[in-house]
Amino acid sequence: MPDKPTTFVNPQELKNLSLDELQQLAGEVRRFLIDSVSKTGGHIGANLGTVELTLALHYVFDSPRDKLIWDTGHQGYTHKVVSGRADLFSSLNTYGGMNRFVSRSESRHDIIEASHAGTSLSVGMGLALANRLQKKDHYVIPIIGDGALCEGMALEALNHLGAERDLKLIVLLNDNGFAISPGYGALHDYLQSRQLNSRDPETLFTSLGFHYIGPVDGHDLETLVQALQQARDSHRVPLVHAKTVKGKGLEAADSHPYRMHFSFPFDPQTGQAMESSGSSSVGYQDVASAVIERAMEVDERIVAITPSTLYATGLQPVFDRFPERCFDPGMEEQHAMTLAVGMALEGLKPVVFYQSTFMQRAFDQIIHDVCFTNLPILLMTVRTGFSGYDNPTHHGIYDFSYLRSVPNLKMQYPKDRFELERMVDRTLARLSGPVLIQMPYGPVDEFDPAVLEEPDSSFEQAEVVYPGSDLLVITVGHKFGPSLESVRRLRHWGIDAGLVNLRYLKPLPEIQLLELMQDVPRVVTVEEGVLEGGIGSAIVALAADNGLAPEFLRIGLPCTFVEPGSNAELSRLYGLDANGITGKIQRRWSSLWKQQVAG
Ligand SMILES: Cc1ncc(C[n+]2csc(CCOP(=O)(O)OP(=O)(O)O)c2C)c(N)n1
Repeated sequence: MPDKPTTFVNPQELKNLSLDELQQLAGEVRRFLIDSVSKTGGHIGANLGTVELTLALHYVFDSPRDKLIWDTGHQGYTHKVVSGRADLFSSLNTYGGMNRFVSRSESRHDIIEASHAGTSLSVGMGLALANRLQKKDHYVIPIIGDGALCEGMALEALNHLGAERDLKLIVLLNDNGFAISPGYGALHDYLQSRQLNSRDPETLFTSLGFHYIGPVDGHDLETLVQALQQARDSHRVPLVHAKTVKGKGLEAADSHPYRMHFSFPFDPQTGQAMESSGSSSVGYQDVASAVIERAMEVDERIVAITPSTLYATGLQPVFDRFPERCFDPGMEEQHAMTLAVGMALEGLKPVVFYQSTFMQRAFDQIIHDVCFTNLPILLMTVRTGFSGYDNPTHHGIYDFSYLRSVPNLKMQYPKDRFELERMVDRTLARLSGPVLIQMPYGPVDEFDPAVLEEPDSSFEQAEVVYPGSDLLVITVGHKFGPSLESVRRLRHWGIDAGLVNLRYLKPLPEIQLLELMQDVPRVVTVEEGVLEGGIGSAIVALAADNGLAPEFLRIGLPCTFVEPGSNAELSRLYGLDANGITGKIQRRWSSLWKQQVAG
């Protein structure tokens, strides 16, 4: 483990340092972060930009009495170091290890959980208003990036905040010009046009009612400390605009397209991700993106939209190839969705591609704008299901439950790359209303290339892999692999287990499912999503509504916030791998095994 910064023990001691000593500490923290995060992986670029800014905050304010609210929370590593968590860094990106974001479970210096962007101003304002009502005199300081500032709710909060006076709240804008990909939009252009030392009083923020302080050099401790001290005594809500450099001090970030916002374990000299990180393997998003690119070659009406998630959606080659038909408006999930509606009204065929968890932000836009108008729009989500070592709120395990009740929306989930290819291709060719195709996180599965040649009449049905008279397993998406293995084991033990790959989640292939369930006494459903409102419950309802009463076993996730972990770790833990699925079936119907032994 790299040496942790020696000068620093706790936030109180930090306040006794001279500015020179603080500067020295900044160097130590930066070296520590590079050493440590290069071994574990993590949000290195984002955090190298906030070293001085964090030290200045802890120097001027009194955390945790004063509340530092880190928007998104991925840039709080220095905050973690100075609040006594340097020892946890070696456990970053391991099961049960240090959170990638700030987390209330880790420290009383972490005021609120985050990981979805744009919440800090609303939470901070709520705290500050509550403090004022309760005559408390501590400060609240939301620290928000220029990317997160474009989020709808951040802009709503700005509107509310600018109208307030005498609130003990200071907005600290951490402006590095990047979201994950380079920033985009009028606000971005405006911020970037403000040069250091500009004395222009007519800033956007002044006219919105803020006391604008800046722009200040976010790596100059003295200036930062002065700006924060000045902000403490303001009648209007102060907004300190700090210019920072993402990846500051890591040469490799200078040539990286995202300034190494996040990296798997990397070589600190070259910035190259280590071989073993597996980051080079083909993901579902890459396959989908290649199909979209091919379709855009022949159909000029297809356009692609992703809100600041190029890194997750694999759309970069499509953006490079068709820049005029590709749109990344920034971190604007709601806008991205309704933007597609406008385009579809004019006859275009939009593909809107999300990291599953962030599409939740656009729930009402899906109902009110996309589905009510029933326009031809292809929605795609990747990281549906478990999503790795991000926060519990990053898992895409609610998609089906919350979208199931939305009229007009069709939903599909392929079992492997070939089925995905066919689904995207086929859906784009005949798109007449909203369709969502879901994909999991991680490298692609490759079961069955023959599906590319499968006749349409059969491809538009669920796939019956094995019929079965003892029980029938109905599986969704990438749960196909472990379900297949489990069914094979059951069959090997003489149990006549069937397997159905559902493919179409909404509407369900009802007639086919009813026929299949009619003659089987036991039905098992397997999904990597919450059971409440999940596929299993949809199939139970279908059977019950049609007078069928097989015994059911629904395998999926409890209604809980699932901890971070790799797909393998979480599948094992929640009984969604082959052992887990087989074990659950065995425990539920042990009589089947007894019959086999007796037979
Ligand atoms: C609602 C939401 N959309 C997308 C993301 C994915 N994401 C995480 S950090 C980030 C960029 C943040 O940019 P900024 O706020 O400027 O902070 P920086 O990393 O540049 O310091 C993005 C797009 C997210 N966490 N939340």
